[in-house]
Amino acid sequence: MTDMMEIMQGDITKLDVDAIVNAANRSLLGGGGVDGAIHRAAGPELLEECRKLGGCNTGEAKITKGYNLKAGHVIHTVGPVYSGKAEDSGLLSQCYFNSLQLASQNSLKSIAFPAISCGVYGYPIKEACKIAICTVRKYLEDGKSSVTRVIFILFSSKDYNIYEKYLEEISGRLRGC
Ligand code: AR6
Repeated sequence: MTDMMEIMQGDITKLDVDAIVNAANRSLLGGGGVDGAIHRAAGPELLEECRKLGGCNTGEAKITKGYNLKAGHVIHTVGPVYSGKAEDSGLLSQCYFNSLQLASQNSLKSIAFPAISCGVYGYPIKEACKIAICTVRKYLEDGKSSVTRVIFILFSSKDYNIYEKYLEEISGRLRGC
């Protein structure tokens, strides 16, 4: 399954994939970080469509068109604000799972994820990286999804190196993470 996953360093708004995932907030009305960058690059029509969605709960996901982006769609998900409590990891995992489900329901093949919750929401990158990779791996193992390519795109080289190391660690293992 690890052969369907790749990591990149850079700006998610530049990617030519079927869907990019937005680390949004529950209003879905824009914000800073990757959310702000996606709205700026997609143009005002994205906000217009988002207004009609009625927000999104933490761990859930909603899909829109990509407008001026190269990506055909944006999947908006809301990560947990890191609290250090046990429920954080389940909620973060749900963001990845529900985004993949939505991509599959829309017959999409390629999807790119930023490091959800790892900016303003304060999730430690090493923990979040494991949750991201393991959730995606488990999902792809099922073999029933239309998704065949998952990109994790990291803004900083430090974050990229953490993902690279973890992906190497698990790629030799036959099962799980
Ligand atoms: N491409 C890829 N990754 C990026 C980009 C980009 N253009 N810009 C930032 N990142 P954050 P969160 C990385 O704060 O923690 C917003 O205001 C960034 O380095 O964007 O889920 C929303 O409206 C970090 O690793 O999202 C919410 O209110 C990662 O993306 C809140 O922030 C996520 O950082 C969500 O916080």
